[in-house]
Amino acid sequence: MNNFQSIVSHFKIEGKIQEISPLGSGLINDTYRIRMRDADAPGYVLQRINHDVFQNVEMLQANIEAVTTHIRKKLIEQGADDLDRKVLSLIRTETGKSYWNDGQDYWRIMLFIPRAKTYETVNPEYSYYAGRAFGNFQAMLADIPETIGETIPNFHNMRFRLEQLNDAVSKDVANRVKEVKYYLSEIGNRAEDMCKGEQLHQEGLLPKRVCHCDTKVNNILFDEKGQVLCVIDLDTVMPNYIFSDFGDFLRSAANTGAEDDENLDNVNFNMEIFGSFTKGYLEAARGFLLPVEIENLSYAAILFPYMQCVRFLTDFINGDIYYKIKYPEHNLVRVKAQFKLLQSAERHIPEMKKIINLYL
Ligand code: GN1
Ligand code: MG
Repeated sequence: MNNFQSIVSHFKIEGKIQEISPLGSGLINDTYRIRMRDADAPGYVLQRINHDVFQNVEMLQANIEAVTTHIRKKLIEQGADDLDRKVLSLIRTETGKSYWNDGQDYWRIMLFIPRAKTYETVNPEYSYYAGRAFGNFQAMLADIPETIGETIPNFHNMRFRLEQLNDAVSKDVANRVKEVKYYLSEIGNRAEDMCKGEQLHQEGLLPKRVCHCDTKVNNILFDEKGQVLCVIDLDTVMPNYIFSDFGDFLRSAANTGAEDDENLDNVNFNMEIFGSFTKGYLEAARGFLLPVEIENLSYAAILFPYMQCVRFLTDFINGDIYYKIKYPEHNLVRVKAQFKLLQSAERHIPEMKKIINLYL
């Protein structure tokens, strides 16, 4: 707490602090809630930015400032109320910056959004609201004047992720390749098909747009009625194919099990969630989507379990250096669960296509 106190003291926060305690279940940054002595004050969120992952903190924070300022402006134009619950508010330091470096770690503070809920899974109704929210998010950011940088270069570039996997396999630093031969061959069989996005982009057929790029369910704040208040975790907002936001939400929300479920019988791709999310997303986004983007939404739905499987497998082979793990085999358990989800999603592709056409 003392150490936290001194970090927090560099930011312009109001009131006296009561307590600072861990918040959320993110796999990258460390997040804490700051409660105030005045129980009615919303308080703040303190985060230690993972500097290994986000190497350019200056760019990271500039992106988030640009995005939140732009969304706030759009919400005001739309006549929205309750703005502090609908867009993140960054707290500045004494010198006017939106982060603080204590000599080793980078820290930032945001206003805590009160009376908001996060979920690890959602029902079809909430998925519909989430679909609309991500469609609107992309629509609002379509005319952002600032250039949004790639905070993690090639973040959702499938070809690059496969290269990283190949690299990990050839180094085999943790001597784990022998354990994962089956998954490597299943991944290899699909590799060319899964790089379709990069292929289309290279041919000049598929645009990049400013996307959220980490739309897993627990990055959305819902209000008491299930309406989406706000999309959080803006670190990865960057230009990419719209497939990122569509696919990563479904990877988390349409999974009937957990991302790291040890019981693979729990893991299946839920088509009801797919249907309601797609309906909401297309209502908000069909006005600006190109035919090539719409035609490939079913590809997006399988791409993300696949990409996540590749990323978890790479980390497992590298000896668990990227994702937080809770036990030694955790990344391998995640690989298995994502692969099961992929197989289930693949079986539903024809049905997905029908549903997409229904909501056009
Ligand atoms: C990470 O930070 P968090 O936990 O919301 C990761 C995502 C993965 C996700 C898997 C910067 O998200 O890309 O999809 O874990 N974020 C980064 O749960 O790598
Ligand atoms: Mg998160």
